[in-house]
Amino acid sequence: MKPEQINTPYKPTWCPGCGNYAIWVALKNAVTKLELDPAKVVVSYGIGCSGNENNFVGTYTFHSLHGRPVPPANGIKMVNHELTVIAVSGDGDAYAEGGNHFIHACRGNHDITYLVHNNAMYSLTTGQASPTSQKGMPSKSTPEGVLERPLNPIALALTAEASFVARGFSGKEEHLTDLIAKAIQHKGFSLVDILQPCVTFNKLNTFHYYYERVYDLQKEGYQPDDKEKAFKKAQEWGERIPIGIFYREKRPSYHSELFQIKEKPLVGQNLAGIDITKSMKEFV
Ligand SMILES: Cc1ncc(C[n+]2csc(CCOP(=O)(O)OP(=O)(O)O)c2C)c(N)n1
Ligand code: SF4
Repeated sequence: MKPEQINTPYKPTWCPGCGNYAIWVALKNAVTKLELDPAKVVVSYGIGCSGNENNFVGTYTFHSLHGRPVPPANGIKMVNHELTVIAVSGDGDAYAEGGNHFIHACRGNHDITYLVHNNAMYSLTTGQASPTSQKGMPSKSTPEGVLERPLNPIALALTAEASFVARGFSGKEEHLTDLIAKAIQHKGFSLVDILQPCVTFNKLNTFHYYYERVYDLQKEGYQPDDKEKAFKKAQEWGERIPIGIFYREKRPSYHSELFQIKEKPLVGQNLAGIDITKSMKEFV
């Protein structure tokens, strides 16, 4: 299968030059690289320019509410853990409105891959500051500059016990494809925070800004096997910005320890003998 075969009849409506294009391509590339059947892949989207990708990916998709793509993704994986389940958010979606879901999916080690299009901006709503906007950055909601310090998604994921923590850059599509493929293959919760320039509203974190700063952790021999080392690396942001895998550990995923479904997903179980009429009457 070729990546273009995962297209839909709809063409992306993102601004020309937007960093979302390369993430869209990298996702399709990763699915084909791993020879996954698109009919067995589900992508759950939040709301945002990032979430609009829902219309352009020909796997199964689910368009949730703002900040809410993770709970449906967890649910889908538990009901049918033979599916590959991916959640996609913007940084506002993931780290503000959906921050609680993010934290608890990390510690639960739900077997999903979370791709966060991090443009440090609320872009669909035309350029308000987000949790990852840099201090001092002017935006529509902070004309005098952001007062808060930015949230550090990598450090937060490590604190919340995520078992795979990585950062990609949409200006390095091949590297990003490889990261997404590795994140999908990981058994447990995987975060790929993706530096994604919003060419329309974020005039600070541009492609040029990142090209000058990013370097590949793995090319420098960094091994992602030590949490303390990962915490230290997660603090690096400035002249040099690391991309690649910060941390990876093997540990059982949520569904693999849940006794009702660990042997067989819910969809494969015979539920014929269970009478749900009472519950239907009460709740429907
Ligand atoms: C609960 C809720 N709050 C706010 C909104 C309005 N809203 C829609 S998209 C969006 C911002 C999206 O920003 P981000 O998640 O960073 O994604 P991007 O557009 O940058 O990809 C907001 C605030 C909403 N739909 N629902
Ligand atoms: S507003 Fe920004 S994130 Fe949204 S499509 Fe345009 S460039 Fe991309």
